[in-house]
Amino acid sequence: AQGYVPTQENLAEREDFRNAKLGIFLHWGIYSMFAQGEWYLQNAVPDRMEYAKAADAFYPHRFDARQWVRAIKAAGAKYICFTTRHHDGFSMWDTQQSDYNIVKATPFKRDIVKELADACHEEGIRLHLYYSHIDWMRDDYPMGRTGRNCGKDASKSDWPHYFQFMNAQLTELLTRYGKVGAIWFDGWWDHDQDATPFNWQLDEQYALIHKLQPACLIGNNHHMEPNEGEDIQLFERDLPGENKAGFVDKAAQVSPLPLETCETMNGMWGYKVVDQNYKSTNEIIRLLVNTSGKGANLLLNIGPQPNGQLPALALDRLKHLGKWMSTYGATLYGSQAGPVKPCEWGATTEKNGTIYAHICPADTAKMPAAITIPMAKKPKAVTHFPSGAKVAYTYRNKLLTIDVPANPTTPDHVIAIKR
Ligand code: H57
Repeated sequence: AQGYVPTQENLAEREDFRNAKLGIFLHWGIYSMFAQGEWYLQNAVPDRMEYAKAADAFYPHRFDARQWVRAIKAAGAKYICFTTRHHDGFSMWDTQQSDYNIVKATPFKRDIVKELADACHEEGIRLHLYYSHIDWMRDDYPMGRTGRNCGKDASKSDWPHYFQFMNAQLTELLTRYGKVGAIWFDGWWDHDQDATPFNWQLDEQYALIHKLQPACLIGNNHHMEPNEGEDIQLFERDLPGENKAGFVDKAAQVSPLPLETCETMNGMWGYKVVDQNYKSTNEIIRLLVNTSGKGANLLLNIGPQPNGQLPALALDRLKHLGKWMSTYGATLYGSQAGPVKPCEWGATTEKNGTIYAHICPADTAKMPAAITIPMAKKPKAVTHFPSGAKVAYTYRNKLLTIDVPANPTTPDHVIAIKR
């Protein structure tokens, strides 16, 4: 909407989100059964109707929303973002807009979004809903760069019909499942190379969302300057401002909106049986610290298994991350980017007049002898976190210099600097 003015509750929600720092992304759908990631239909299946038959065998008998939510909360995450419908077009809730959904097309017949929403609300954790703008199943979605090899009939493309379908689905998601923290759109990039710019009619769609739930935050995974009506800015596999993920755009300018970086725990979003290459807990901690050091949240992805369980390695990472967060979360939650942006030795966060220097180089062989931080005034106190032990420093020419001890705490040696 031209002249979108966020409501007070929306602005409050943005701050709540900005303070959250860690969320867990869940990519789960019938693609999980093929165990080759969420792009399996696009990458390998010539006939989408053959792929769709998997729905009739989807029976994740170990699915327990409360177990997921508890494990995620215990990791220190403040929100969950769930794929209600990915590019394969399968809806994980009891939608009336299509029979291609969890209740009508599977023997499982349980509304996954409802169970997850209820568990999130009961456990007091934010719920964000991922919603794909792309659909590789329906003929009315006007194909872009993807979806051309799944057997769709381009002559049946009908944008007004598809747009109406999406808005009817979004209306369900925003009226049936209680408070929705955010809608996370993905797919804009499917039409980023069109000869004439594709009109997604975002203004109208965003206005609908903000009308139904004014506090609901809208994000769109386009890697560009936010469009009018967006409340948060998303970066897939990039820290804000980076562009390594291969999006077609010039910039990825960082806006003043709350920021979020999403990244996978292994290499794939949806469950992929051959990818057991999980990042170590220490690598995840460094990623989280660097994201916080950019003032952004980390949305860390897990691909649940076809039986409904989170993979054991993912549960292991959540558990160890939670242990670390129970102490160090205090230096991240509610913080802003500190004066030194992520660099070779680590990153800084700042909260209530205290700078936290996180010394956590990716390569521990590159541990610096000392770190320097520009400060306008001599600090009031410099201590080790969390012990509170005094740390020696020098302050000269508006530069604070702190020696790194011979045996720094790994993976993150934290110094608290009171301004
Ligand atoms: O849901 C996950 C993640 C959050 N977004 C999806 C993935 O399935 C991937 C989106 N990737 C965006 C992207 C980056 C580079 C270009 C697209 C064919 C057409 C475009 C791409 C490949 Fe590439």
